[in-house]
Amino acid sequence: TSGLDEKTKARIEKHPCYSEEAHHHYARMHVAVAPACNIQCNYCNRKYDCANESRPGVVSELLTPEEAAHKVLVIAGKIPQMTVLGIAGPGDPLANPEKTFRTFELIAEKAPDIKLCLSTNGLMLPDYVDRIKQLNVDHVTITINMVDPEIGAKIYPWVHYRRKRYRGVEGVKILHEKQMEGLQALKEADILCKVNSVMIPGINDEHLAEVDAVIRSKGAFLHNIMPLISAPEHGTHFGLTGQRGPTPKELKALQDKCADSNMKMMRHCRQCRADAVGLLGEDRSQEFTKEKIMEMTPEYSL
Ligand code: CLF
Ligand code: SF4
Repeated sequence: TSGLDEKTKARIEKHPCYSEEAHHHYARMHVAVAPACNIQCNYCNRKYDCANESRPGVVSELLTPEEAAHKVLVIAGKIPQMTVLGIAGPGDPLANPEKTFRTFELIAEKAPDIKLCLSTNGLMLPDYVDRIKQLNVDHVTITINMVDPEIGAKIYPWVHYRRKRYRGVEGVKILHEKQMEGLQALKEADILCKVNSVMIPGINDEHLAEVDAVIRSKGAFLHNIMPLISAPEHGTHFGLTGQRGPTPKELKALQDKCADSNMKMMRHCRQCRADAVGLLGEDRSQEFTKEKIMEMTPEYSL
């Protein structure tokens, strides 16, 4: 965590994704309350979790905000290292603002010591930064795969914005503008921002160093470059066209290229499910299925 000021260090010290050291000791959980999405990524199949954060091909059980809050209290009572609650799908949390914010409100009320985290494609971010700040959400992730809409048009076939669908470059330009505005607004609101990028060989691999420079200049403090996972059986556009993911060597080379700066490069991401529970790399979601948690009584107390 060199290059970070003391204040930022203190803020990330218990966040398993934001701090490399913390991920050995602190756990996160996700609640899958956000089914809808407002864009189409060619690496996503909507039947499964949002691939912006997650491993594609995984189906999470949807919860209502009330069920989600119950789940958080049950798990916080059972896993003392639980410090962060994230909403990361299965669609885009900000395409489901009522569900997402209701969940945060309930948790802030009942478990105010749990940090709140949100992951988004960024399209609606400028609209909601005030609300995010108000709810005391301290960490936001934006998935940014390009800063050039021509490249973006190979990743996003359409964008649905304010009741209208925009195809091709026209849509990607809106997405790009909103991502940049969102980054800026987070910085002004003093909300910590991490950027995720999906590395797609032949499409944005050469371009991600530029993305890295742009997001850094706009105040993101951590960059997480994740490999495209595109198995044909996941039924994503890229899977069907035979688009390959990077090899571990290619991924590492790009991460190394972007790492020679003050901004941290995240290398311990596990591409979690939208209902993940536990330390990164330890998936306990099956211990806490909807059926099981609804039978448990929360033992959490402050
Ligand atoms: Fe969840 Fe994401 Fe918050 Fe972490 S995951 S919403 S920032 S609490 Fe973490 Fe999982 Fe990688 Fe995401 S390891 S997929 S970076
Ligand atoms: Fe899928 Fe997430 Fe992209 Fe929406 S933002 S299309 S849910 S990967």
